[in-house]
Amino acid sequence: MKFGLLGFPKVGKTTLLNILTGAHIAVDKYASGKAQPNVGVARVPDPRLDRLAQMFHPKKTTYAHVDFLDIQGLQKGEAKESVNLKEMRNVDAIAHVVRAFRDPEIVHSEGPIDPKRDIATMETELILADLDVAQRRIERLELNLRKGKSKEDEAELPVVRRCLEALERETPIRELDLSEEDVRKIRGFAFLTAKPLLIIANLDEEDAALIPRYVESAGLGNASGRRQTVIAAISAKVEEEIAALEPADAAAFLADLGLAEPAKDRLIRAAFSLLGLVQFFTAGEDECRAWPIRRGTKAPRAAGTIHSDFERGFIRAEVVSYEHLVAAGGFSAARERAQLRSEGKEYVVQDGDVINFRFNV
Ligand SMILES: Nc1nc2c(ncn2[C@@H]2O[C@H](COP(=O)(O)OP(=O)(O)O)[C@@H](O)[C@H]2O)c(=O)[nH]1
Ligand SMILES: [Mg+2]
Repeated sequence: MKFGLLGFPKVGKTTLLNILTGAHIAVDKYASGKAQPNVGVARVPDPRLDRLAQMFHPKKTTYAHVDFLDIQGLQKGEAKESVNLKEMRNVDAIAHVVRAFRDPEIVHSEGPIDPKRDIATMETELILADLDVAQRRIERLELNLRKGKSKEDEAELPVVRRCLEALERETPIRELDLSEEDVRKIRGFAFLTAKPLLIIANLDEEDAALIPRYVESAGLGNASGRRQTVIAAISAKVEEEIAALEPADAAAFLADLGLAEPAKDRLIRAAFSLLGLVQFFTAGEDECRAWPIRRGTKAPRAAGTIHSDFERGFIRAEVVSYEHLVAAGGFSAARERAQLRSEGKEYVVQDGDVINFRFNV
């Protein structure tokens, strides 16, 4: 699953990509950096998997990951024509990086630092780009239908019209109540405002202590209550410093800021969750591993993410919740406590389940 980092120029997109993925792409106050797009892989940190690894001492520990794509900054007014924005049509979700840091040496294309305004401006840009796509599609469909009826075109037209009407009201498509079937009909257009949105406010290093209550204090509470939209705060500069510290020093530094972990960890987990994903674990002496699945996935399909044979030959899943497994101290102790359950084909896998699949091929 892939996130696209979107934003106006010089807001910290590439700096964030470096922090989230451990990449080392050069950033500069004045030059616009190397040719983009850049891509990177961010590990989804999970204290539960760390704990399982302490219990099982596996040869290998494998975390879930989210990919990030970093494109060139967007200029206001160019969304419709932007070549860079085309890259955004192929991602699963958009992360809008918003400048909240001050540095007067770095010119902000939008004028004074004003996150609320930038969030609104970017939303309008994306709505305009989608409006263009929707209008063209409707013209096309109407033309097709004049030439001759097609069931598919007839079914598609009202859905695209609903999208167009929403966009004309300046409502992003992600906020519409579309059925799964409707979503399938419009998937091909890859509407930008249909994608889940993570807004990342990039705070000034001096404001890092604000992180836990930034959304309220900056008056962004409204935006955070919207469907499939999450706002997170981070200070890219502070995260850079933390990454350079020894673990003990980093912990002390975070404690000073009132944070239990680096803001980047929370940010990656928020991104993961916004994609509609949860994770189950497998644990043993060879490997402890997190497996990402869509929320609501049943046991056989979940088994299939490990190996297609597991899905085809699925017999049952032996499941224990992470909490029970840790409290019991191991699988056999959990079994004695009757906390290791045998689940069948209809079982919906829960976040944090530790599973051993029984299968037959
Ligand atoms: N003071 C400060 N500078 C930052 C922060 N984040 C990024 N920058 C600087 O802003 C400039 C542009 O950053 P970059 O990541 O290239 O922005 P992009 O154009 O959005 O990719 C660089 O000089 C960064 O060091 C921040 O949180 N605080
Ligand atoms: Mg950049």
